[in-house]
Amino acid sequence: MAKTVIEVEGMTCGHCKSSVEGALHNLEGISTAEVSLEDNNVTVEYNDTVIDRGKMTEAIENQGYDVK
Ligand SMILES: [Cu+2]
Repeated sequence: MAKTVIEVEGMTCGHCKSSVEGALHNLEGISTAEVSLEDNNVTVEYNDTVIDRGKMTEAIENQGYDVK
């Protein structure tokens, strides 16, 4: 299991938090996704033989947020 922190711009409220967490949970290979609105990031635990950061970034951007 791998862990990464992705910096995300534009998340402001609980709706944003659940959009980003939900989009990540929908991907295969994600075990946990936890948004911090204070820190403007999401901490993800994932199976790095199944998914890479590029796919996560794409899923977040598809929700309308920018990944740094
Ligand atoms: Cu919001």
